[in-house]
Amino acid sequence: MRQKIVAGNWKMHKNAEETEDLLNELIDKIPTDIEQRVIVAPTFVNLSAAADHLEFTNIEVAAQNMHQAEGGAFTGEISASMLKSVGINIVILGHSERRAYFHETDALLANKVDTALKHEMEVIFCFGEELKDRQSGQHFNVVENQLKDGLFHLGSSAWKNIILAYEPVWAIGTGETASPEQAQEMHEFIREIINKNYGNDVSDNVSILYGGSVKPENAAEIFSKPDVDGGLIGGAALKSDDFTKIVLAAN
Ligand code: G2H
Repeated sequence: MRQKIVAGNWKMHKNAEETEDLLNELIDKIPTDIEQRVIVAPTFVNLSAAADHLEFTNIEVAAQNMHQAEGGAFTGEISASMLKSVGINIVILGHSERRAYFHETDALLANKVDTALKHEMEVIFCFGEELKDRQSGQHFNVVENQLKDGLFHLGSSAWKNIILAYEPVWAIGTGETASPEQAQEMHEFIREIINKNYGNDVSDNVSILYGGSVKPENAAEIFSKPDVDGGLIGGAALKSDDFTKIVLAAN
């Protein structure tokens, strides 16, 4: 079902003590009676403690990545069943930093999505064009291809476990944000191509988050757009006051 969601991607920030401190602040500040879903994604080493800490709260925990194999000789990697074993049921896949610095391709991501879904995890699937794509007018094509290659092999029923996160690469961590109109234009396009491939049931119900320099100052206007169902937040998720304001802006 289509839901308002605000997810914090903590990237490679916060050690164990800092993670606990930030979680405690969020527990204090985020009201328990809100309808929007709130998700935080600390680093792998702090996931188990975070899941325990948040067990009886309305804040959910996600991993920032996952390996596609069930297990084996993959030094430094983490499997879906390992995440599940410590209470993690949501995983972010395809973040532009994974695509750019760790060479994750659409084909690899399709594989990771399949593994996550096989383990009944929810996937926050990230995608978005680079600056050169937007400047050359290719942004719609690029986004359509990322969705086609990463997700359109799925059957309709799989989509209940997919959350989309449109993150234009030129707006990530740069202070540059897509305008609310640019976000809406792309989100509407995304919903349309999903509609073309899967029909109303899937396109009406999938949540499409916007990510890229969302802050307390711009969140409400971006989230007010009809096809924007919340956000994936980086920098501003590391401060409890800012993240709480952004969560509350998604009502
Ligand atoms: C995009 C976003 C979180 P930021 O990467 O996924 O980060 O809000 O810092 O641009």
